Amino acid sequence: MKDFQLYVITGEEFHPARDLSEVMEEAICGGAEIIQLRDKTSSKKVVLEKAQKLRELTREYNIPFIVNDHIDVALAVDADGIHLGQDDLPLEVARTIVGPNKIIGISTHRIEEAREAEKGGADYIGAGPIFPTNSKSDVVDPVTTAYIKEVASEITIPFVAIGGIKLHNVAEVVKAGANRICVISEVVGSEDVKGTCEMFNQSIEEASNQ
Ligand code: 3NM
Repeated sequence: MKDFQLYVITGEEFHPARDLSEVMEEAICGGAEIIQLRDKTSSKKVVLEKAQKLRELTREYNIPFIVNDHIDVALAVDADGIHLGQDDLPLEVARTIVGPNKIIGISTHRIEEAREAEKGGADYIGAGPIFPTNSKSDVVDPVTTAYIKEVASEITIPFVAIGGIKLHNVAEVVKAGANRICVISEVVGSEDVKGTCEMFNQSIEEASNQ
């Protein structure tokens, strides 16, 4: 998969008055290089409609589109990949369903899970939550930047740091060893989505050059 620096996940509860595609287009224009549809509450039909719109948008901008949880929806819209949590279908089952060419990302919260995902053929892993977050309900305690250091020193597939990452703490995350940052609320809940993505990219670049 093509490398990336800023990964933005949808979080419609953070922009109740704004259209999903409009918000995500602003994120892309600000420098988000990969987009994930994450919707834990809507009906399958509604998730499919959203996925169709985001597939169209990401094709227009030629960036990867990932669907969280819903493998059937991902296949139906020809998404580039899927993202799975520890309680979703096991990686090997998901790989059998989507085939060798789709991206599979796995959320990990412990080094054992990261090792297992790498061994099982995941294309990337999420490492988090680094800080406390309000965007995920069943979340484990923050793993802190200590987990980034652990993953960075041992895991060879790409990893994204996620969970509570804001403009004020992103430098700390990058300095701990993360080259790829994944964000929901700080980006999609912003009044200036594009500007926030630009600032994230600038901070990531500055911190990695220090
Ligand atoms: N997964 P925000 S934390 C979707 O640790 C998600 O696996 C996490 O949202 C994990 O940027 C998280 O608003 C929420 O904190 C990220």
